[in-house]
Amino acid sequence: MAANGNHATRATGPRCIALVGPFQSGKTTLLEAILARTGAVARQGNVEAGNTVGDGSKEARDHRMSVELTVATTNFMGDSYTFLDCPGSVEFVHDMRAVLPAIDAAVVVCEMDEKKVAQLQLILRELEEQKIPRLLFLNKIDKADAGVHDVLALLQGASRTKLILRQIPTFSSEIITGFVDLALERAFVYKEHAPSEVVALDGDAADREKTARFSMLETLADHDDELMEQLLEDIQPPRDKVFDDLTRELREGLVCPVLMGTAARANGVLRLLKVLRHESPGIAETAKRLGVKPAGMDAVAYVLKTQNTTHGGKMSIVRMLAGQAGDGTTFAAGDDEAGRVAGVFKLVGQASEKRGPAVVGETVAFAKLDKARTGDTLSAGKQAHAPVAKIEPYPPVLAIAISAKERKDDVKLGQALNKLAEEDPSIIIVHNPETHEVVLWGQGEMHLRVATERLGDRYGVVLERRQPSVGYRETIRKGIVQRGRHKKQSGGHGQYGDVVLDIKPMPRGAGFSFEDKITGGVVPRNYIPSVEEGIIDGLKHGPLGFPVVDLHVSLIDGSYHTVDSSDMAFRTAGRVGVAEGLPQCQPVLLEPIHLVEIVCPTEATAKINALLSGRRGQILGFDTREGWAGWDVVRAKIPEAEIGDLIVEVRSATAGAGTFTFKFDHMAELTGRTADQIIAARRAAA
Ligand SMILES: Nc1nc2c(ncn2[C@@H]2O[C@H](COP(=O)(O)OP(=O)(O)OP(=O)(O)O)[C@@H](O)[C@H]2O)c(=O)[nH]1
Ligand SMILES: [Mg+2]
Repeated sequence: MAANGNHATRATGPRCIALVGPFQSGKTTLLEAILARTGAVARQGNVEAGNTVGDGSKEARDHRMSVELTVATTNFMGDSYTFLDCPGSVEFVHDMRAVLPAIDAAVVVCEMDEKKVAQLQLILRELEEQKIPRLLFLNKIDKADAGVHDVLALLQGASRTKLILRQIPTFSSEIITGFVDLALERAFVYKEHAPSEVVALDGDAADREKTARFSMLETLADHDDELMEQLLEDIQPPRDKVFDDLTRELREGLVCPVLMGTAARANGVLRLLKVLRHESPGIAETAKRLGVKPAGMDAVAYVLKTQNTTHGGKMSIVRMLAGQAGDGTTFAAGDDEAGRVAGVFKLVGQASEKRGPAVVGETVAFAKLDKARTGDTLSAGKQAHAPVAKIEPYPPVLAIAISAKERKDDVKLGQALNKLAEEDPSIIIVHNPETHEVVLWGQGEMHLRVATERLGDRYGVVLERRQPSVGYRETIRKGIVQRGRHKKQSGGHGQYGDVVLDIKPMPRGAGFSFEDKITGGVVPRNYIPSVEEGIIDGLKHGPLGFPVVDLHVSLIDGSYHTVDSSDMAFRTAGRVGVAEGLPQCQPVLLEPIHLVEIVCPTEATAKINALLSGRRGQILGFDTREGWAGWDVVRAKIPEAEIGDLIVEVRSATAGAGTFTFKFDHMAELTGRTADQIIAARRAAA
């Protein structure tokens, strides 16, 4: 048996590992360090200089943050590894969520920052629920200002499974200069951009190692009775057994090991890679997790991301879950055709390299799968494979209305929007037929900003953007009987229509109804639908400028002319009737009120309540969030106009972790200064 002893259980074949974690924790830097360490890039770039493999797009570079997934395949000690560098911002979380089914394990990059614990919890929760093996990489320990055990206690609050410290730092003059690996029982000193050097484990470090190792073993023993007995009887467990337990408990998601380092200097990176090599599961276990039958079958692939490149056209980035596929392979997604592969590519960030067919376990880009969508399970066999996962984007929380600055770009804008939504399913495009607005819904300010930047940068559409219109309506508070007359009988063929309308207010939500109460044929039957159409025309813009709702109109009387009456004339008469009648009915503005449900860490609940009250919200109450220790859910009714940028303030009150959902509840009367301003603005716009 080999020196490490755990070769027997080492997974084989190409791996797929996601780098996830809270905003700005160092994932893209870690990817860069991994690529440098494994020789995929000659020299480690950095995010500040804008020369990393990750974040290669113009938008990511401009904002110095990840705004989409980066995929990079490299080799380490003879195996192929594809790393998926996910954005940390909650606004781009869909790119992370969509890749999770494809991965063997996640490296959760985190920091010793109390403010980021809630975000960490959100990410770990996602991994826990999908039973994805995960380990923490405690990054930026060059900036450490707290003891590692305190940090662990803090981070434990974010994880449902026990965190297990795999390494402890070692110091020289109070600065972290290396670490001890508790499984290997070996001490290392960090070298800048070079593998750490093995040094003697002695003195204070040796004592601390004993204590820390014991507590690591105790945690492992929670899931291993034999180890528990050995610890109780003071027997040193064999090193192989410790490695086997670490491997098994990681793969089964029973524990979450914690490694550490400084990505910016590539410190701790080789150890991380070795842990992945020896302990993370491979495609065989991942396929099992997803319910894909073992080898020998037709190709099955999961689409983890869709990209539209300027030169290569549409690319579907997939993980091969079974079989083999290459140029000419025809895929189906469920009952639908997905397309035919025309080009297989290896990706290293923005760079793509044509290659041969892909085999099980590999992560590659397939070109020209016209109908494949992110999240699809593709199969090449006669029988479609059941979907391995279904990841719905979170409901959107912020909207902007956009239009092409130049009319001639309208068609281009339409096509660009389709491509945008194809790449990012968390963007929703809504055409508002009432206002003729194109409304872009997304996950936050930066998300929408990047989306509009892409429309400009990639597709060359110059945009105008503005606040989307609020769905105001108006209604009436009292009724009236009103004559509506249309008469033009001077020379030639005349026009004549005459109606009497009984207009009455109705309760909220009743909409509009029409009743024909004509007796004796004073308005001939065939003209009555035209009268109703005319009334509906008139209700489109009420006296305040908004669509009129919640009223009942009866046609009670009228007159006609045998020659001059027509459908047109009666339609006009109906419209004139409501147009002249409504201003006398005490019109009043109605605004949409939504029911919102905000989830937030408990310490932010008071702030959220204050925020809602400040936005004319009516708080209905708050509760602890079910299944989420340390979280609350606040329910309130709040006007649509006040939801506008609510997410911006919710996020700032909750260090980015809070969010909300909303749905329409009712229309409410709005009077006073706010109403006057809205009406005046409408008049000015008309
Ligand atoms: N001191 C120190 N800074 C680091 C380290 N790793 C990353 N940083 C810095 O942290 C900032 C964020 O780094 P990124 O690698 O972009 O972090 P990220 O997690 O990819 O960020 P998002 O993808 O936007 O969530 C940059 O300013 C990095 O230079 C580290 O090990 N030590
Ligand atoms: Mg990043």
